[in-house]
Amino acid sequence: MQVFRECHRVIYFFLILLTCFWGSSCQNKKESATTTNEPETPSIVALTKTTYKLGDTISIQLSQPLTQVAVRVDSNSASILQQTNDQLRVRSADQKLGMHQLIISGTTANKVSFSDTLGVEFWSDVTPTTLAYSVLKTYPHDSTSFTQGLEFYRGNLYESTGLNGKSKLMQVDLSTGAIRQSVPLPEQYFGEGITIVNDKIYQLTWTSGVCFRYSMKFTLEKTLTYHTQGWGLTHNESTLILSDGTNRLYFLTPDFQPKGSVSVYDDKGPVVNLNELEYVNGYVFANVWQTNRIVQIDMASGKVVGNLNMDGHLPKGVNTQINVLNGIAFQPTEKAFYVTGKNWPTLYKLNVKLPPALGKPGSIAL
Ligand SMILES: [Ca+2]
Repeated sequence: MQVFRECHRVIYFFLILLTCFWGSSCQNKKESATTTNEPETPSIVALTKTTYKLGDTISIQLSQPLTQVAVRVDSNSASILQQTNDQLRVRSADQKLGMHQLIISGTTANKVSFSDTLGVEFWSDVTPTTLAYSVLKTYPHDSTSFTQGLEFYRGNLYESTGLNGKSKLMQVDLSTGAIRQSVPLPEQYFGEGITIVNDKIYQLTWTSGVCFRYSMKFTLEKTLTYHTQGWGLTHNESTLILSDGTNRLYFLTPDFQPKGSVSVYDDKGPVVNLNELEYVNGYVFANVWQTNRIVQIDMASGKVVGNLNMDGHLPKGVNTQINVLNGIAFQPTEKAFYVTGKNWPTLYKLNVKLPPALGKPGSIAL
């Protein structure tokens, strides 16, 4: 036993020696690498901040004077408003919201050509209007329905619910909340948003990358795939509109081929967690997950133009921190919005007073 201990000590001592030798060798390598490094070239351009509202002037700091310069935002040339020896001032208007590359290229006074790329993010230049509304009526809603999608089609109300093993597609009786027709999803799928186009019902799933398409008789006809998470779904005349929990809305053909996307911002930054959706007349209304806020998004630009706050009209006895507001359906003949939440006992019919400039009078201005 004693011999074994001594052996251990010798091995331990040898390991310490080896470690010291290795460490010293590494240290030398490090020092050697440091001494042979080329000195870093100082950056010619720099930004003091990287986020701007559209219309803001972007100030680019220069470390040396330039004799020639051009600025692009991605592949589009940008207007230079002012140039001094130590600063460029560039116009940010007429750009899309979101993350972009600011590419500055030119020649310094020392005749050195350069091209540098900086990252910038453009926020909305619009301060959203507070959307006033009144509750016209309340209806019963099944408090076991974990609502993920809500839409009217030809006067009937359709709902999609989530959770694995509990997800369903349903047609619901508006006046009683009773289920008229339903089809369950297999247990591995977590149901999400729905929308109905040309008598085809589309139902998203959360993380499976699969959308089920049904006939109006709830017969599964087709399975479509997509590459993001699935949260909310709605459509306009020609395009499906999908949210994935980020601040992005994705546009898709009825066969789920990508048609582009838009980033959603207000004047305070990206509006993330976009959940259940409802398209109405050029705008997408979206529940913001884990809030009592519904945002009105200009679909063309991604700018949030209106905020509807449901804080004052939440169902009593429901923990709305967990069972959050989710579900917006627009009833076009009544020009009314119907909203509910996950496991809420109530469905609210709302008269939303959209400002004329935003609501386009004669369409949904109420
Ligand atoms: Ca909806």
